[in-house]
Amino acid sequence: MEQDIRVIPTTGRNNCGGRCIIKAHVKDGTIVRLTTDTPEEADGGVPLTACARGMNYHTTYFSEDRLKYPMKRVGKRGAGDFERISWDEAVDILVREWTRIRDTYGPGSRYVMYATGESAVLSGRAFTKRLLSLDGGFLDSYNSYSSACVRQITPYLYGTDDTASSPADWLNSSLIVLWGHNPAETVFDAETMFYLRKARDRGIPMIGIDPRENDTIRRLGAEWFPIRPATDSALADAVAWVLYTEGLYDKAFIDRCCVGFDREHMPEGVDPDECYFSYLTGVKDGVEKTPEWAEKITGLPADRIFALARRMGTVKPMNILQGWGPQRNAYGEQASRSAIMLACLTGNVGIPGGSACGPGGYNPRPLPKLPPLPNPYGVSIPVFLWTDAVTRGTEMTALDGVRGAGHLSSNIKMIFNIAGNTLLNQHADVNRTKAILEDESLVEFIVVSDVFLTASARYADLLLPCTSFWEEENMTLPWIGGAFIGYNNRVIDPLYECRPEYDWLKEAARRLGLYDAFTQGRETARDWLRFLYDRTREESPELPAFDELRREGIVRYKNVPVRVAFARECRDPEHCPFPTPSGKIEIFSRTLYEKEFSEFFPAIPRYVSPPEGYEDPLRAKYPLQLMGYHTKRRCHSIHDNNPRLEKLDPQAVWMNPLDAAERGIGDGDMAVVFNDRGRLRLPVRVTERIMPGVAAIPQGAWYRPEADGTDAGGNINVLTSQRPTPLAHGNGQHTNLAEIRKA
Ligand SMILES: Nc1nc2c(c(=O)[nH]1)N[C@H]1C(S)=C(S)[C@@H](COP(=O)(O)OP(=O)(O)OC[C@H]3O[C@@H](n4cnc5c(=O)[nH]c(N)nc54)[C@H](O)[C@@H]3O)O[C@H]1N2
Ligand SMILES: Nc1nc2c(c(=O)[nH]1)N[C@H]1C(S)=C(S)[C@@H](COP(=O)(O)OP(=O)(O)OC[C@H]3O[C@@H](n4cnc5c(=O)[nH]c(N)nc54)[C@H](O)[C@@H]3O)O[C@H]1N2
Ligand SMILES: [Mo]
Repeated sequence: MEQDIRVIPTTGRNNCGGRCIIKAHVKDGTIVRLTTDTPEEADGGVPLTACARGMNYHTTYFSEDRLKYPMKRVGKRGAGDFERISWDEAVDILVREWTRIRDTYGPGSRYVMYATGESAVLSGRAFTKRLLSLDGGFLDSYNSYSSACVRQITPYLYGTDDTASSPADWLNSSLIVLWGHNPAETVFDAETMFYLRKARDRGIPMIGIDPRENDTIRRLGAEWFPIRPATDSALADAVAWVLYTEGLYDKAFIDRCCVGFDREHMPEGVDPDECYFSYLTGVKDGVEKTPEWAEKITGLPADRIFALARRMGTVKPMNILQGWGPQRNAYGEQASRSAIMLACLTGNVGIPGGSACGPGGYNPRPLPKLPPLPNPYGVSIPVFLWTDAVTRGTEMTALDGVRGAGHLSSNIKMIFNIAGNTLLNQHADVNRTKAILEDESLVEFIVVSDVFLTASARYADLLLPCTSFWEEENMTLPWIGGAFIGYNNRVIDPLYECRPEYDWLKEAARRLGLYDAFTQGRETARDWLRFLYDRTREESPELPAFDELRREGIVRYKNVPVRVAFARECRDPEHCPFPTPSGKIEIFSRTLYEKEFSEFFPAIPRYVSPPEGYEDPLRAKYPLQLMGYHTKRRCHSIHDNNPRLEKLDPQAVWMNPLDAAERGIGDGDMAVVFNDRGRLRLPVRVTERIMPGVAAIPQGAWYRPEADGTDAGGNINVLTSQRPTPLAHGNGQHTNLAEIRKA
């Protein structure tokens, strides 16, 4: 029996924070069993062990619901009426609309959605951009839905966003602060929980700052500091106030490495009282930023803030690890800055066991990459503003984050949504997006390639069925940091009439007369992968041959050095300056001070009360702060239709017992969650694991509207806002006010 079974290695390629090794045991063309990496097989490296999602990739992707053949829309857009067509007709329609829209509105009217369903070296999204670039160009985008704020703001402080130390260095810490960080669910690369568990086993104390007692806090036995969403900077200000007034901060470090903490280290020509310490003591606004002040905002008792500050000021090295939840808020930039500020004030930057904060992720060795072709249109928008580029694109300017030109030459008229669900499900304010998409005079043509009829796919004009990663070859890389390369072998033949995007793009390229330029003689995915890998191998001769990578399914770099970020800069800033205008870490940013929006976007990392935050008067109408989180049960919207995974975290809204009792709601009751943007219905989970006044819904549930517009799927984006963050133009999707009633 066993002899008939072939074991084919592959790696997960959902955008879930992990890249697990999956070994498919295949018999007669079907998968009979999956196994994964073990510590023994990891050979001294960090095991890339699959979680419950990884071990259920087959039950998700081999579902009966797979899209099976190409289709074109026949009814009203969004109504879900499609008609089967041939691949030949599909490519005809595609090329006809492609050229019509290019010739009518210009190449810059074509837009490729942010999409992470193919998080691998090759993706339909990248190939689509490639073909568009060869054909006059397209409207491009920058930022992500993941880390827009932290990536944009960090360089204002350090001059770079490459701020991570190696996870192996965390074991040198004496205190680890998990600040809005939940890697027990979000993974954040396999190394994160691997080293955090080791740290716990060594007895390194841990603190978790989060409105929820999340799974990581529980699993690592961290001490929970519950705070209201989007108030992190108020907590940081009060901690800093204690450190300053009690003299517990690292004066030598801020003298040597920072500008803007005190009056003595301010840029010339700027009022010295614009500095951070003058803000803390209320020189201008008369308000001391004491723990009592912060208690009213954060909900964390003042005595706990005092205790936290004294600990942060005396235990060294301290490693603040901030997740990306705090920055997916209406003023998300400030939360990222505040964490960096505390790392500096306590002198923990540049030392073993400390941390610089910032986005995290460090790639010590070269990794293969499909380089983009130059885009002749050359204009890009922040990803989160694509709906604006549909409705008022030509009015958008640099103030909306337009880059590469003063304004857009056209609104978006054609959309490619390739392996993504941000066309509806994952973008904010579903009802607004829906109205925009339903108006066929705005976007004239929408191409979707996916594996399922998702909420976004329903809005396709041309709906193309894609192969899953079981059915095609690819290469995977660490999620944000690490030193390995994974391989997706083809485990089974493509199902139904499904095709990888590269196949139909090649057909389109042929009809556009761009075949040779598009393929560069590389007919298959494997041709591209071999080419890209071999180029990397020229830089890193220690890598094994391509065919060995395919056979093993993984290659790990050996002897990777442990990095302490900014060690040299902090030791000797005179000779190794930070790449900032001043050469130092800029707690006060002159660049921001001189921007036209400095009134609501301050030059220092201080608390700013955000719209729909705790202090917004709108709370009289919608008293609950409603936040989202990334759940272990899904990768964004992927796996939502897999009932096997549901039990890991059944879709429900978390409520504190006090809030539930006030509304006569019991655990398990159905409730309606609503605000001015929409309403959804889902069960309530009454739990002490969320602080009073706050409710939480795991993001990514499939939007399933009922006749009256209520979403029965529990998709939080029915309630989120398209208001961009002030500097990064990012997505503050965790900042919402809402009310909850028993259904
Ligand atoms: N299982 C799974 N893993 C994933 C993903 C997934 O969908 N599923 N998605 C992946 C992707 S693409 C990304 S970008 C990352 C996302 O990673 P993150 O952005 O870090 O994940 P979140 O769950 O949004 O937030 C992390 C924690 O921050 C808390 N939090 C939210 N708002 C605040 C706040 O205002 N203050 C504080 N202090 N805490 C707050 C949340 O309760 C949560 O516990 O995860 C990756 N990993
Ligand atoms: N409210 C709220 N919204 C959020 C977030 C939040 O925290 N709160 N998080 C945001 C973040 S961080 C991110 S990264 C985005 C993610 O947003 P998306 O990138 O849109 O993520 P998914 O929902 O996972 O969409 C992936 C799509 O790819 C499809 N797919 C899966 N495998 C394949 C394949 O092999 N081929 C093809 N063609 N398709 C495939 C899936 O069916 C799915 O439709 O969501 C953002 N949205
Ligand atoms: Mo993300």
